[in-house]
Amino acid sequence: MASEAELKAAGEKYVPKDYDPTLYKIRHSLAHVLAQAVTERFPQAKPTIGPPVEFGFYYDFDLDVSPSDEDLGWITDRMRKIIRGKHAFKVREITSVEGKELFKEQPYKLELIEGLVNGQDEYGNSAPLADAPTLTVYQQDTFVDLCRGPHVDSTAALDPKGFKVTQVTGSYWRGDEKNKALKRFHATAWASEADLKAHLARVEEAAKRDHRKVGRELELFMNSPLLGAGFPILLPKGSTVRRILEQFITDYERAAGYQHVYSPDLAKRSLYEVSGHWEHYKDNMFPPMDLGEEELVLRPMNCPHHILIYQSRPRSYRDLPIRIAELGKMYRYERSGVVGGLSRVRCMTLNDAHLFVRPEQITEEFVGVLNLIKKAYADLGITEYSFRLSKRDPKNKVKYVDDDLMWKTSQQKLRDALQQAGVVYREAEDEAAFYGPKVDIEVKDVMGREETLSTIQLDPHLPKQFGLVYKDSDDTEKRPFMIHRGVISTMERMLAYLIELYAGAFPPWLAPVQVAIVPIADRHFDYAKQVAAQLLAKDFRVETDLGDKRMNAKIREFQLQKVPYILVVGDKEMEAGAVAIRLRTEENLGAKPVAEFVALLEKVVGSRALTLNP
Ligand code: TSB
Ligand code: ZN
Repeated sequence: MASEAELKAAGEKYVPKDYDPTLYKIRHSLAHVLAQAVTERFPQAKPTIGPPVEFGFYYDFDLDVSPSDEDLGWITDRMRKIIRGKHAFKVREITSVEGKELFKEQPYKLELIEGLVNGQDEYGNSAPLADAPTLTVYQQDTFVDLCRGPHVDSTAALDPKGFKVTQVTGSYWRGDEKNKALKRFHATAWASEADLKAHLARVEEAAKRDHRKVGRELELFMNSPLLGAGFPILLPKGSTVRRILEQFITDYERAAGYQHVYSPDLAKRSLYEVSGHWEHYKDNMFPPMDLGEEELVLRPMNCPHHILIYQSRPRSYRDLPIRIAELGKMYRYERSGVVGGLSRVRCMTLNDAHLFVRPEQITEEFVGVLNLIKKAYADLGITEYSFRLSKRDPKNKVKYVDDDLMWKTSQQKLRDALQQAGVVYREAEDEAAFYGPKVDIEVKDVMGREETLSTIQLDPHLPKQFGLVYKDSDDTEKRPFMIHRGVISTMERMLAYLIELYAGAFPPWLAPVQVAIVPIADRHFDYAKQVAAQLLAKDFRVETDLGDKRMNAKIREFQLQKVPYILVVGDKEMEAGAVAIRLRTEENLGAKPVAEFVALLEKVVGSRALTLNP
């Protein structure tokens, strides 16, 4: 029999690899404390499982009543009291016979024991067992739970004010709706009250900035059950932002020697068989359309089309690098549970390009892309991002091309390029493309969740699949490398990110409406229209409110719509050829001649300033 210390140490291996072990133990221990309080409040409640999750934990009970706010208050108070009792978390090993006796009143625990003995984990999935399973129980105060740990040593390590029971929702035993319906108690839990408060503040801020909410309020995009999940429609205002972004990035690309193309979204399945997508990426593709004599697929990536362009004529070493760019539409079969809003969709337009390069050009081109990304981010006001070298999972021979040497060399090439560029980065396994390693640029949302925006990928594989060559200076045929890259990411994901970054208050160069004009009374309508025409002639995006609402209501509405500049015009302004300038921040710049306002706007928009009155 193992000692208590050995049993506790053995529990440590159950902390998931991306989880802070201290927080994991705190949350796991609080789950037991909650279960004690719940079963005291509701003696009929049958505990099932209660794991730590992102930001906290839950615990599922078979319980015939719906807990009221009063119940949750009682449970919270009771948990605090248990914590203050400084009870040790004691572990001991039991046999399955003992377990069945100990939990004879608890049908779910009995089922768990049964499963463990037969090589299943607590979710009912088969988990290969090295040897006979060690069953352990943890006890604090009067409460005993079947558990593999790990836990804090004592409730003294828990902050009685560091958690919050947030809600109770419905769930099912083993997540299967054919099984018994359960009550899931959710809680967020932290090391201290200060950490909890900071988290709750982040939750509130995230809700305010949520791009789905802001997108609705500002009429940027819409969804419809008739369209299905993952197929949002950009409304006129969202489309304006996208058009500006597209112009912005394609201008930079043309200056950097990219050539832009258009290619179709559908192709024969055989194109993707040659490329290897069919073998390695089929799970992310929509099923083919069967036309009898041929099958067509919606493209999940644009690379094969650009490869055909490369192949459309002989290439010499002098032609390289060739940089083919496209705002390419692609379709991915994302699982319906993960699509939502704009950040993960099923039909997307990627700011894509494929660079065909000689081996000795890889680093220079890589650095060129990196600089383009940095420049674009600076203009967009994206200041916090990190670099990830995304490698394959060497054990997975299905998801990734099976060629050890290829992976080793190309991963090293990316490391060298990153180092030459002086970039700080981390490495992560099982994040590569099937054809090669990537450098992904990651941003975080308010909740600290990471997401990939830009990507630079080194690919020796697709050139081989298509037999790409160029004639070298010594007249021999050589194989080019491909660099796949997206700077803006997909237009959808970038829009989602920018909406949240700015909480809808875009910098003027990106704002769908840059200027709003509010005439004070009917007699100022003509002057308002005249000012609007002047601004339109300068290519600014203007909206004039000729409705019959009061001036203050109109101003308020434009501020809510996050229009950067609101121009109020009345008698005085009309006489002087002026406008009274208000900002969406409620700051007042006073009356200025129209020409002066135009100059301000030209400066702000032309320089892509991030403030309204620099
Ligand atoms: C860069 N063939 C390459 C291309 O040449 C490619 O498609 N790479 S990718 O698969 O990594 O996708 C590029 C970028 O698209 C990702 O970095 C991510 O920012 C974005 N993206 C991927 N899937 C989705 C999705 N479902 N919804 C929105 N954006 C997505
Ligand atoms: Zn590609």
